[in-house]
Amino acid sequence: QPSDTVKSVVDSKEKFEEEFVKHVETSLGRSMYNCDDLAAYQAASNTIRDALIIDWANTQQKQTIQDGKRVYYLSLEFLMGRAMDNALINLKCENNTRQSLNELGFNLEDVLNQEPDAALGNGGLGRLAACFVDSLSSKNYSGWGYGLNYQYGIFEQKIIDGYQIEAPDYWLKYSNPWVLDRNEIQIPVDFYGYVYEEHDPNTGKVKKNWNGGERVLAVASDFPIPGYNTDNTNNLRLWNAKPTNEFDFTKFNAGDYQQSVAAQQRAESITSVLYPNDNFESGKELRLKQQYFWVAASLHDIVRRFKKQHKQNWKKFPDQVAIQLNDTHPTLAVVELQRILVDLEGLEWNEAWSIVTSVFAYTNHTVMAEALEKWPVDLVGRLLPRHLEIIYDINFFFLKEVERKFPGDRDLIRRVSIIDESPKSVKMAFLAIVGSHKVNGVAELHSELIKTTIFKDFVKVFGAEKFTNVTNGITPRRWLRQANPKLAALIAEKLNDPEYDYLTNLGKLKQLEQFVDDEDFLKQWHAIKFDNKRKLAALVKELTDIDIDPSVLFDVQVKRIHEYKRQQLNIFAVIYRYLHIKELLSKGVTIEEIKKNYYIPKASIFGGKAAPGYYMAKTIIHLINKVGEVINADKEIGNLLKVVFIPDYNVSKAEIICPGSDLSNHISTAGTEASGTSNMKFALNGGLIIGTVDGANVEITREIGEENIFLFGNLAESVEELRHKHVFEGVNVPETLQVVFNAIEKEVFGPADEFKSLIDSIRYHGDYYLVTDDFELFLDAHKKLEKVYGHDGGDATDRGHLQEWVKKSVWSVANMGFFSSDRCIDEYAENIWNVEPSNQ
Ligand code: 26V
Repeated sequence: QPSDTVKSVVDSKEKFEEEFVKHVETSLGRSMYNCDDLAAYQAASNTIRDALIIDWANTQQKQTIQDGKRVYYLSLEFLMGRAMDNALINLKCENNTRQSLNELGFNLEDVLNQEPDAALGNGGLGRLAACFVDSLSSKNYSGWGYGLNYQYGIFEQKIIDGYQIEAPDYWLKYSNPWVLDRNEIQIPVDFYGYVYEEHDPNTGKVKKNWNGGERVLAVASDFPIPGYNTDNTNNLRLWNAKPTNEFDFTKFNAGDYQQSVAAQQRAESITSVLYPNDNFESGKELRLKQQYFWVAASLHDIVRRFKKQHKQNWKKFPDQVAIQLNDTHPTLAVVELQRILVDLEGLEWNEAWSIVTSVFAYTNHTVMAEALEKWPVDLVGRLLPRHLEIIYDINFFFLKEVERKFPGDRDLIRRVSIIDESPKSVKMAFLAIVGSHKVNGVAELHSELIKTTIFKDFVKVFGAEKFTNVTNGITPRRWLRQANPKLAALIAEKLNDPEYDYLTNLGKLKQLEQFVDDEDFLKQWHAIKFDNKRKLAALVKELTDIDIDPSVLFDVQVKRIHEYKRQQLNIFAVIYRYLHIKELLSKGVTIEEIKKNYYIPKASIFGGKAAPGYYMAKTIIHLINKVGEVINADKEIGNLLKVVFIPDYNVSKAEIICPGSDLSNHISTAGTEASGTSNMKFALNGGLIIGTVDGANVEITREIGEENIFLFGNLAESVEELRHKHVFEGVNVPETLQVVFNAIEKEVFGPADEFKSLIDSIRYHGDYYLVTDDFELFLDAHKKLEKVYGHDGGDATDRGHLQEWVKKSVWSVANMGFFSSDRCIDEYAENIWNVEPSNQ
């Protein structure tokens, strides 16, 4: 049986080596004498991929036979990172592969490092989708992802003279072994054109038809998603835009051959680049084209699969299909399905609409007004004339219902209308709510907030039951086992779980509590953290040439740069610390005394990308880098304080950074961060958190205990009032922060106008993100945590003073089980999708 041969590569070294050599010689056309790490990565990946595809084909066959309900997760972003290491872990063949590669003369880590990240996402939202597909497979659900196969992922960030410079991320430079191009799956997608009416002689009714003006082909690329500890291997289908073979004969006949070929070529631009904004909507036509292209192709595929088994038995459709909308980006799917059912399949409006609303559910990921999608009516009408009509009809029937329930409440009708009157635009979140049977937020606080703010009126119209919470999670396979193999091994040993079953049953971590007073265990725990810090220090050295001492506190903030996430608060506090240290030194206080009585040695580590058009965020990056230049060059300071900015933060760097942190910052203005998921990644790896009472920090605190987290700052309920006060009574800059502003203005960190906008936004523009209100609370929280961390350095083994810190670390990890994305997917399955795992 050939399939057994291929599959056995994961169990037998001989088979692996045989297949590896075959791939070097045939797939790559090279010889073993001329095989470098890159070629070894490609050959090894092809070998593993072959095994994966067998599981994948079997899974698809099994799912077709079982014919249960399938879940489709529609996301414009899947921030997958690297695939090879993850596949080795999920297929449980890491050791085997490591040894085989050794025998062939390669080192597994070097080989793994050859793989470029699949960076098809911006940040939290895209990484969440990646964790979800991992959990869907690992928990034996039948669940597909649908997205776009961008040729350019999120840009590569270079730091030049302290400024962010964007370089294109052409990640498909070498062939990608983890994708299966399905060139035979081609779906035509139309744009523009016009609507015409047709008399249907059979029914006597008038039928609407859309005649598209431009046609593009959607061609599938499939990424197999292996589950952990199961053969279940789901599919992530990403679409590529390709020109059709149809030719524009008018242009051709007019002799404009060049033009007609050029127009065809333009088709590919639809999937060429990921929009690099995070929490900001720019309203570009190409973005709307991406959305419709992806939605139309995915729905066509879903409907085709349904019809193959159930013909036109549309009543069954909601029993076979659940579609989750990852934010509002795929909301046109609601309209497209209604169009398919009414225009193409001939269903009555109401019957179609009841099917549509039973199928869709919508996840909201932000309350930030500037991120809420609104598309100009003109643009929608030009690009998708029939869809605009359907949107108007959906709105008409919806508002009629509102009028029936709340007669005469004209202001309510105005407020909930899907169409905004000026400027005339379609409010996608409203359309998504009206077209779905459930709407969820991503952490408790956030889910409560959307019910009382942006979606308040819809709670009144639909009732509170339509709105629910599913707190985000992360996959422990990648974020513990893969990122932190030593800690994962120690945990497996302590839980007496040699097969690492706890990775799909993360509640088991609770058992670690019994070792919290075990001296030897604490030492082992700490030694692993120290080792991970050394790895992080090596990464910092490689990327920035800055030396950081692994025995100091590693204080980390890595995430997209955004004013609401408040990297500016963090860097201002670093500046304050530096200035204070300098002042103490100038008064004759010695470094030793400072370490003992004021500040413990620490390295402040930053990382993250700014949207290319986001001036403020870029200014924050510039400030961090300039502050770093000054402090790191200051001979007096030594290892008491270092500031580094890690360029090009991405998934594979996060896998090194998260395990290497002592303390991480999740310090958004209360009420602005919907959930955050890196907070979970750090805590699961034994780092402590300094954070505001925001997003999932709230539930993390509940789970791990408030004595194990350093919370500070004003609460969400005070934010509105404080903002109001800033505007009407002025902003009060505390003395400590004033000292920082003075230093910046005295050009301690270079030309002052470079940073003027940052200070002005606080001093003169109402300090919208409450930096002044939380600044001293942040400094106080630091004082507290530094007492716990202890004052002098030391090596990995002798850290008696760290006892308290290490215990908090163990206690946290023991109680992080709730934040597995497996739990999260189970909640979606039970409360929203109404599906059960298949019995594999
Ligand atoms: C994304 C994009 C992508 C590019 C084009 C314009 C645009 C506009 C809006 C958005 C929505 C981004 C929302 C988002 O990323 N939210 C984050 O979702 C995470 C997962 O739920 C959550 O942990 C973060 O707190 C939240 O900020």
